[in-house]
Amino acid sequence: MIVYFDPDSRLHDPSEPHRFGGVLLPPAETAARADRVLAALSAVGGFDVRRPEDIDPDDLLLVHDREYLEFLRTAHSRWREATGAPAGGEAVAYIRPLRGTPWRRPTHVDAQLGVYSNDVDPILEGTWRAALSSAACAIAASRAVVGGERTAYALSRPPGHHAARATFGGYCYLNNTALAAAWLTVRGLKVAVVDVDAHHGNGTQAVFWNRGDVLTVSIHGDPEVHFPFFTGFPDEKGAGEGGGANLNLPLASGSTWTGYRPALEGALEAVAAFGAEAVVVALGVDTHKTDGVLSLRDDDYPLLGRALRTGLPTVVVQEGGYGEGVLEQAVAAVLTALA
Ligand code: OKP
Ligand code: ZN
Repeated sequence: MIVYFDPDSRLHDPSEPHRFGGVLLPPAETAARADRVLAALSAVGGFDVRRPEDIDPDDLLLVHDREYLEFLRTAHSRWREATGAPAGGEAVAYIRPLRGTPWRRPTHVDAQLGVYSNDVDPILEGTWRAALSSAACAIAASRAVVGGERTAYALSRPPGHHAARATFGGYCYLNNTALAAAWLTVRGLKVAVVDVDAHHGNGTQAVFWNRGDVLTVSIHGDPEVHFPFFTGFPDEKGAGEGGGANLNLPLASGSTWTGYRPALEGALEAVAAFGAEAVVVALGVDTHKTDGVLSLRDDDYPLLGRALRTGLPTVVVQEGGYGEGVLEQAVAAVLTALA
């Protein structure tokens, strides 16, 4: 299987801890994640790792607003100018517009950070280039599949499925999965996104909410008690031409394969009923027990990979998965079973 990875991914490697549950935790979404996956794939063998070509800037507009892209591109240098922060500083939002009252589009970068994010994620000097390289992997994998590969894997990070048209959050800046899906629709294909990350693919849902040519399905831990909280419930079905083309399958916190398997079968039935001609798998493996949302075990990932063999051209885009020694083994197991 072809694997796309871009070393520029390492330019986004946050180090500032954030407060969760009353304690300061080190960042979970680090550059080392991709290196761990690469090492595991090379140990298993059978993977052909390639660097993607640079992304066509116009492709980003398939999913994201021009103003948002311009903000991401320039935010760190503007923030340094406005605040005197050092090159190694991490720009984080601390103020957001008050809801329920009109507000003025801010020109100050500190305020813009709060407009363009819904979380506490930082923008580093290298975030833009890393996010571009991550998106380039997803586009390259889509191109490979259109070119006749049955499957291709984008080792994308930072991840993407929580990023919306003009919002970053949940470790995500550019929505790699949505870019892959949108790029495939431009090639005339009806596309289904199957998001198996433990967290609701809220950004992807938002991007395609009104579109009938992309089915978005997400299986995730109950958003009543898990990030991203505000969405991911079964009554969210899309609107307009996209009405009926969004499917949320939340699972009780701590669900095992016994609970997971029927949801996965339901997801794949929906993909078939939709008449999808290509599939984009948003592959988060934070469904593993060690990541604290659901309770899949090592042995479940080959079953997941096998179930994802639909016979349709399939682009696999990396999303979450964090546990040391777990992320890399789970990804290798899914891809091996899928190949
Ligand atoms: C990203 B992905 C609590 C930190 C919560 C946000 C989680 C983002 C998940 N310890 N931070 O879908 O794996
Ligand atoms: Zn996740």
